[in-house]
Amino acid sequence: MSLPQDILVEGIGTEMSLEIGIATAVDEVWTSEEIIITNDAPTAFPLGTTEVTWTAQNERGGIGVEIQKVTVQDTTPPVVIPPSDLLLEAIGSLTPFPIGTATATDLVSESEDITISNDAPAEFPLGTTIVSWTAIDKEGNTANANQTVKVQDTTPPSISLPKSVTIEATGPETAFTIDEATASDQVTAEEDILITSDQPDAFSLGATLVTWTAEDEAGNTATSTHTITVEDTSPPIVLPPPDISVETAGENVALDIGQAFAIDLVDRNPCCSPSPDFTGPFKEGVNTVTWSATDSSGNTGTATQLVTVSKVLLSNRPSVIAPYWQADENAYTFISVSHPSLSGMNEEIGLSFAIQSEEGEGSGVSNDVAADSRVLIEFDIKANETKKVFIVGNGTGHVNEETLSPGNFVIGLTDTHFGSLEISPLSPNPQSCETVAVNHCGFPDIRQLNLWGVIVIPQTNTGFAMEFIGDINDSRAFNTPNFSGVN
Ligand SMILES: [Ca+2]
Ligand SMILES: [Ca+2]
Ligand SMILES: [Ca+2]
Repeated sequence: MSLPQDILVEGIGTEMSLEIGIATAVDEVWTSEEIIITNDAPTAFPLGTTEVTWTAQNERGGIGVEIQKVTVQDTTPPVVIPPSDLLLEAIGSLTPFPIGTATATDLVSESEDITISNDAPAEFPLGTTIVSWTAIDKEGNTANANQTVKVQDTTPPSISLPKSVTIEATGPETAFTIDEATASDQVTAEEDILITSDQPDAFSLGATLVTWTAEDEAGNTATSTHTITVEDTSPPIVLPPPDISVETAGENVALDIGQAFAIDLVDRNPCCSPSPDFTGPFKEGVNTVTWSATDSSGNTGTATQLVTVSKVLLSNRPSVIAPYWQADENAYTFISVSHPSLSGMNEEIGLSFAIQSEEGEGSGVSNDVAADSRVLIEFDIKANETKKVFIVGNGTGHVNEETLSPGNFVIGLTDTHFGSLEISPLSPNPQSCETVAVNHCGFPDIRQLNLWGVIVIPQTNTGFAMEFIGDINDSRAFNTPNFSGVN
């Protein structure tokens, strides 16, 4: 019997049907047609070596048995299919992630007989990791495939900013140092995050937006802003004009009170023009003028200026000075005073005559009552009335209170005496002052009286007029004892 050759084939399945060939037999007696050849080959060959027994027989029995070896081998590695490549976002310096499961198929081995493994770490670092998957079939044939796992950091850091703050201005620009911002990142260590800001050295009035930037090592940046607000709550300092003090006889006084100015920490100086709450006219007493100035932030500063108005009533003190009188044996002095009853004058005016002797104290005047050797006579004169004053020596017996009454007499001079005469009002204030214009409160009443005087020498029946004693401006002498102010 002649068998087909032994067979060695590569398995392409778990059971393989194969053409194993045909055996032939030759016999000396039987023709080939008379010889029946059979084999026990299975319809499909498993992995491994199968012995196929070929048997040749004729009618009488067997004539031969032989073995053919049919071997199915598996040297083909499986096919391994790794899970998809992964692109992961880092959640830290190491990122755990389920990378999936590879699948493997083999021509021969059942899938449950294929061992699959990989070399993946439990957690993946930043960057690219090649995961090698290995599949081993039942025959120990090995196949590899790679899966790429890439971990990236595209997440910016998280910034923690200082709170927005409001600060008080210290000038047009206010220096202020903001607390540092901090930042954290899932991957980059805190000390490796670059933090910057655009804050200026000093802040202007108002709100300034400060932008902070944090950059991680992967170049991801995060920005965040907060506000620094500079406000001006300080009012300007108002510098008022100097206080004013005036004396006037008027009721309401118009005055130029000057101009205040103001300075401010923040605004350009002078920051703002102060305005007064009152500009007059001012009444008697202490008037308070409040100057106010408002800066650009609406703060108002004030300062006060005092305007003091003192009421000065017109004095009635100006006196009338007669430069000369004379009284002796041969002469006396006569003075006439009349009230013209002019509009506004007091109805009754008190007068004081001071008769000053040139000889001074101890001159012998009978009613010398003053320490400075003046003789004082006081009397009132009513409207439209005329009063007479006589300065008489001892020797003029015919001029006395009896012969020339009524009159005011100064008597008792034995020798020639002379001196000057001062006529003053008894009341300090002329009544008419109140109704007259400011600072010109009319003439004192006494100066509206008609005054006239003469020195009479009876023996010759002559006299000469004293210098007209109503003209105060021409006749005035100083009001001092023993004055000699005669012009
Ligand atoms: Ca295989
Ligand atoms: Ca990051
Ligand atoms: Ca201010």
